[in-house]
Amino acid sequence: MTQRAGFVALIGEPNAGKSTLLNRMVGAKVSIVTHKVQTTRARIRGVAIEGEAQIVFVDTPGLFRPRRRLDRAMVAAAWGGAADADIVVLLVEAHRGRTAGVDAIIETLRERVAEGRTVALAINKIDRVKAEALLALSADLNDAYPFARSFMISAERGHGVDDLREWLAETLPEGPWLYPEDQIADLPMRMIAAEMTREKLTLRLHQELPYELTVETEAWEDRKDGSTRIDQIVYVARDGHKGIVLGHKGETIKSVSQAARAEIAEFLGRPVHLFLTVKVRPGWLDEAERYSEMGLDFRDGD
Ligand SMILES: Nc1nc2c(ncn2[C@@H]2O[C@H](COP(=O)(O)OP(=O)(O)OP(=O)(O)O)[C@@H](O)[C@H]2O)c(=O)[nH]1
Ligand SMILES: [Mg+2]
Repeated sequence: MTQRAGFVALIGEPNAGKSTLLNRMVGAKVSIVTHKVQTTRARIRGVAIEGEAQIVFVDTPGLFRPRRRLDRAMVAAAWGGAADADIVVLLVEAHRGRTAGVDAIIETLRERVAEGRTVALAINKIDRVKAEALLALSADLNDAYPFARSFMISAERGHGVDDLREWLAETLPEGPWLYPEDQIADLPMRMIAAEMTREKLTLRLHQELPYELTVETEAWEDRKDGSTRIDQIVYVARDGHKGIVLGHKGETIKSVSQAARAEIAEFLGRPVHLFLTVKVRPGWLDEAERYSEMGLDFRDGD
């Protein structure tokens, strides 16, 4: 059999389930997932193998109308991911249907994604609706855009995901594999570890706060005794936020740290000592270095 390989970009509105699908395809949690919108900030690649095909999934930040600098960088990363891919999969939430946001994405797909590029539709979260509604939604969306194929899936429960993966494998171009056989992600471990901590913080905190914080891995030491020491900084934009992140008597940061440590240790397969420091940095949302740590492009004047 001939080898196949290529990039499959997952795009859609915030919260559509792109990261959940990527993790399921890869079989490991390489991209963080929360119930909140705008969880993914950068392009994250995860590798899946199906028969003789190596499918490199590109998770992207959700597409929406950007206003702030970070929003613009995220949306630019998402469209950049789609432009570079061999196949684009648009995820639409079954229970929300054809929203204005979905229409806006379809319009941009027409303008920005080269003619002849394969674009598939995946209606996700089918566990939340009745089957009849799905057929009508699929027909409606196929009227709006000439999708190469339509799938109905539940990324969370796994329905329909095997069909999608098989179709992607046979549709990718022939060519040698792009990554070593045992590699599942191309994000540096220090970034995955920072993302895991950001996920736990996002789950714990409320309202706008998660948006205004970022996590960076400062130091990483694999020790002789088989454990790893990781130091991370949580940057917050305002003085008042520091106290919220720390919590009463440091309880919030302590429980976040425990949850993150357990997950990082499981991923690495070795004991982890995690040290979190919270720093107030009022201007971080306008600092180029913070963006490069996240894998985003920072453009002056944005
Ligand atoms: N019921 C149901 N929920 C799902 C399914 N797939 C994902 N979710 C949930 O939807 C929420 C968002 O999932 P994510 O994977 O973070 O979505 P995303 O598209 O990556 O979101 P952003 O990174 O913010 O753009 C999470 O609470 C998931 O558990 C599904 O098939 N069914
Ligand atoms: Mg995501």
